[in-house]
Amino acid sequence: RQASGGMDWNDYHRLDEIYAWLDDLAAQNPDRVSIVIGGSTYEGRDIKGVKYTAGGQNKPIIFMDAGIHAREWISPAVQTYILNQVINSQDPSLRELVDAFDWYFFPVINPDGYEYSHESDRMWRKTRGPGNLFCKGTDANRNWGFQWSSAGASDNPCSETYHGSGPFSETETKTLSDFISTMGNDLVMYISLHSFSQLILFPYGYTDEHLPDYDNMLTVGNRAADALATRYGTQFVCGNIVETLYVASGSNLDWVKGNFNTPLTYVFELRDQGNYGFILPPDQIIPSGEEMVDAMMSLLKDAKTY
Ligand code: ING
Ligand code: ZN
Repeated sequence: RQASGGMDWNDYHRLDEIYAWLDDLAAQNPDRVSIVIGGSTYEGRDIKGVKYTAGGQNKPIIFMDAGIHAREWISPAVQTYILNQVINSQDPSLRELVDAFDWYFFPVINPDGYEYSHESDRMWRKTRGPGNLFCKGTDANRNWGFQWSSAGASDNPCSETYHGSGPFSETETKTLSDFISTMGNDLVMYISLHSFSQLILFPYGYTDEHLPDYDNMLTVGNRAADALATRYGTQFVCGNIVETLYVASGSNLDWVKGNFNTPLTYVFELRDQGNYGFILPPDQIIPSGEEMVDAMMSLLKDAKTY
């Protein structure tokens, strides 16, 4: 069911399967899909993604990442679900909204950690960078060079939220941030997928101060939550990172917002609310993907107004 060129959404997949499917998409849709290497990792893997464009000049860009945290397996799975719809859906209203933008998809931006969570430690979160004698890995969502280490991050390499030895000390964040910088001012929307808790979060994470566009970010986010709930009744709560979840500095979302003032920047904390947590059963991938596409359609309508 819902298979596309070797990919399916009935189970979680290893990195090589995901990357092979991206290659297939590009091979099958050479006019619209191209492979992009957004960066590399400590262990030498590529951070592989695709660019999607229906053609035309100077379209605003939507950038989606997933898999910054290794154990949050639903995040890459939902992103590939969305990507498949973006490329293969025949729904005319979806096509019209989707094709108004150029898109970048990076389903696994912490590939070393993702593979480690499959092979050795299902609950691994961080990268596989050196750390210290006792503990490996940096929290790739505390290592970005905006308000780095200011709050809600640890200087202890054994912590799950270790911020690294300096801003962009990690290969993954350094290389990917360089790539994002090449298009930063053309971004209209940046979406990062995590799990779990069913939240729609927006900057900042380092301070509880409201940004000038706080009201708009909340309105647009709540509209997306309403759209998401229509299909299965799944409830997502929207708010800024600090007031809705906790203080956290050095995230990619804060860095994108702080550097480029991107109009729409959201983290989705996907299913569930803690019953299964990170170990979400694979039969929830397709419903999660479906409701997330509904949320994206709502976001695209708003993104079109910029
Ligand atoms: N949550 C995110 C984390 O990195 C977050 C929450 C999002 C913090 C955006 C800062 C910015 O802690 C999970 N589940 O990882
Ligand atoms: Zn996460």
